Amino acid sequence: MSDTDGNEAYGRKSFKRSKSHFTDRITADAREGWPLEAGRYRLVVSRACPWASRAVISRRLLGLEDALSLAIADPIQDDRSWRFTLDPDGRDPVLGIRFLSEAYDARETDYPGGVSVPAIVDVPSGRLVTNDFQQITLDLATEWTALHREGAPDLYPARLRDEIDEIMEEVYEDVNNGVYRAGFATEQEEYAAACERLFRRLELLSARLARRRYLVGGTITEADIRLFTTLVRFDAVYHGHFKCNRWKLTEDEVLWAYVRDLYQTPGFGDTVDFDHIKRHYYQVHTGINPTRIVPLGPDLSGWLTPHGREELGGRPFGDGTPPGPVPEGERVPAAGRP
Ligand SMILES: N[C@@H](CCC(=O)N[C@@H](CS)C(=O)NCC(=O)O)C(=O)O
Repeated sequence: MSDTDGNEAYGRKSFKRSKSHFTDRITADAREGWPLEAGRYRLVVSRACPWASRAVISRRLLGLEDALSLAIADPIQDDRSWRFTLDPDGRDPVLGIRFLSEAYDARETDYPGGVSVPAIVDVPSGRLVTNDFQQITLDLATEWTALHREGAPDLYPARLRDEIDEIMEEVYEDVNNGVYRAGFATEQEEYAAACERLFRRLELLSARLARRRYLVGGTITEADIRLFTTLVRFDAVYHGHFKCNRWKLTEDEVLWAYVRDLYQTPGFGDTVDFDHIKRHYYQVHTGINPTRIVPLGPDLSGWLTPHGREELGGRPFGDGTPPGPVPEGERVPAAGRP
């Protein structure tokens, strides 16, 4: 089992996230050789992973479940990384492989980088198309429109892109990646700097969200998805395991209400598996948690309590509608829900 989250850089003195290696894009005009086609591709994720969870949420909000199938890896990797041990015979039923690395190998032999989720795999050839976590969701929102459900929201509206990009950049540096920088720091100063930056940013975000229901505009956008995936993990893993413990999310009235509001919105909370999240972080990063003991808490019952954010106005889906029920076979098991 890897202590490095499959990313060599995790163990280094100063934590650096490696760049995604396969950056092909599936586009409406097939300009990179990967045409948009319903049923052709498979999205491989771990429900533990915040970067993969962005894609799972986007797929639900946009109603792409039938067009882009979903493979859920075991939250605990072994030394061959992500594996399909949750499936019968330990094989993904569509790709027929036991390890995600097999799709990487089919794409490029002797690929030297880490095997990461999210990954999109071309089903007919079994080859990895992309593991570019920053681009995948933007493409689902803007290139996959012909396959969106009726009433799908515009998650990356053209007129708001500058503002969304700016917020996402700050959130990425200080929050999404900031928790990892704090958690994998091997020197006190490095940890302290990441932690300071994280909580300063959270305070700014809290002030912003005190006045508005969503980060940008009056509806849910990609920016909210990206902040949500870190906030929903905050008290369960980042506060304890990554030592981001100046305060708990439940102690910030605004952020706690904001993340609960999203959690209770169809397409968000119904993708979250707290059991996978906790077991992955506490059992895989043995350098941080050598005993691999998974804590019992925190109590999850608060996630379903009223949040009162409707008073701020805004319409979650704009002129669109909420997504329908979670497809059979994709429901989060009881162990992972409040
Ligand atoms: N691909 C990106 C982000 C995705 C990412 O880091 N995913 C993690 C899980 S949260 C992963 O798959 N790591 C490889 C591993 O754990 O084996 C990167 O390389 O930084």
